[in-house]
Amino acid sequence: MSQPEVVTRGDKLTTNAAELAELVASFPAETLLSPLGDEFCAVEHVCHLRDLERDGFTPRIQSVIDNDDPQLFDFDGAGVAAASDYRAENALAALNAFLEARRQNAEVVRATTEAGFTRVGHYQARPPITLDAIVAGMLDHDRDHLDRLRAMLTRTGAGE
Ligand code: NI
Repeated sequence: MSQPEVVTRGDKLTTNAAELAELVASFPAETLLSPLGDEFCAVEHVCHLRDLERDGFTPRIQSVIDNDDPQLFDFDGAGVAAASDYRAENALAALNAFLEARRQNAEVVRATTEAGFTRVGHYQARPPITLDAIVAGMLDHDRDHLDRLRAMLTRTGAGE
């Protein structure tokens, strides 16, 4: 992977976060707790993204950078959501916490050298995974939630 690609990855992490902020702001307040055809309402999407960023991606990235082939831990998004009370949370506060965690992760990714992206870690009993693949996974996960939120927004009539 060339250095421009590394920069693109970091920038994409940032633009996805901006897209999330814009989407959440577009939901009429009275629809934030409505699933709108999805399994999560908008507030739940944001809280899930915040917890995964903070408790899943952040330690994963740091661990792979700091250690040689560390064991990585899965983040049970559905389990954490079930054990939490996301619907009682404030969407804006959750969004801001996500944005702060994402800002730091994007900074770390931008500061990583080409060689740094080939560093690996592994989940229990699974083959090694590179930092590059971890970041690609973050972008894929962003895309899934952004697409779902956009589809939900369409159902509010506000996104048209
Ligand atoms: Ni998810």
